[in-house]
Amino acid sequence: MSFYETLANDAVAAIEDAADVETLDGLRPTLLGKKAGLTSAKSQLGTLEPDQRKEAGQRLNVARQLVEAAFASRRDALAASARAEALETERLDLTEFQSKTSPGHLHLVTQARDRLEDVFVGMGYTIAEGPEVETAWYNFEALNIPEWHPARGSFDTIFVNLGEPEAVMLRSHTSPVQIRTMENQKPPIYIIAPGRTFRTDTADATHLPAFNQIEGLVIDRNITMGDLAGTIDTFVRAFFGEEVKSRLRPSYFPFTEPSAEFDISRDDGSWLELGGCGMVNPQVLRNCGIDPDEWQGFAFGFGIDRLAVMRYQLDDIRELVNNDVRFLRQF
Ligand code: FA5
Repeated sequence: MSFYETLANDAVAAIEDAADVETLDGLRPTLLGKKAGLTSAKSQLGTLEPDQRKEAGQRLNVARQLVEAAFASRRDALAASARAEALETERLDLTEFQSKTSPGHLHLVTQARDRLEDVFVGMGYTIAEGPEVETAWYNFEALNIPEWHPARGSFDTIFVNLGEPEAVMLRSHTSPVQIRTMENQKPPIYIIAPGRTFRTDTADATHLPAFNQIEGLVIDRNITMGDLAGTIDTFVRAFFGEEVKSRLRPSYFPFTEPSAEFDISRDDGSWLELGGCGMVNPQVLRNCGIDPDEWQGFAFGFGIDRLAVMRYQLDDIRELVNNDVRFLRQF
């Protein structure tokens, strides 16, 4: 083997040994650069006789091309495997939450709502619905809250910029569904109306700006406050179990008379307000074309999110909307 071929073979062996692109690039000056054996051999060609010089030059060129080719192909191979490795380690694993054994479940507010519906349907109620965007007539006026009434302020309403100022709004409670039902249905009426409601309330441990209420409305003959109290008591026991206590506190709503607020007991001995209720104000019946001398009724409106907080013993109502999968998965 000639001197040039030995130089070339050593160089190719070093190239094959390089484990990564950086190591290979580091070899380039010594194998193919100015100080490389094959480079200095070229400058020594001048010392040879002219007839030997030509042949030696050709052999030197072949040796150099061999090393160049080996270098290029090793470099391509190392770069390709480095890229494949990077793709493998940097790949996003989007299958993380797609376990076959855990396909997900209903949100706990939906679970609470379904359960509430079951409890009331079991008591003979049907489910009614109304729109989330309402007019002042349904959200306020028909419910005996005229424009000048201070109770309008207590609903912290979010208005929609449509028509006259404050004429259209996101419903601030589910009570407008009472009116829509009484306008369309003749008594006796036994309905519940769960749905989303909206207020300018700032989110805190017990408030959300978009929350859920469930409305109840009963219109029949000879209905009394005793029927209302009995219904609430039955519902609390069916929904929470025997250990949770409830109480009615005298209160005021323009659409019920008398009115009460309804609280349930917490573990620490405090009370959480769940909703309002009362006997349907005769003026509301008249607004819907129902004769108050013949028909009476009661109505209630509870916060479903607050019911979920109580039922699942949460510290903060905001947990329901943070949508942290680790939290939601527990229920
Ligand atoms: C009402 O909305 C009445 N419409 C209830 C009613 C219906 C009374 C029928 C009489 C007859 P109130 O503003 O108190 O009342 O709200 C009722 C319940 O909704 C509250 O007790 C609470 O449980 C829930 N609630 C109110 N605001 C929020 C909020 N920002 N976040 C979560 N829940 C809320």
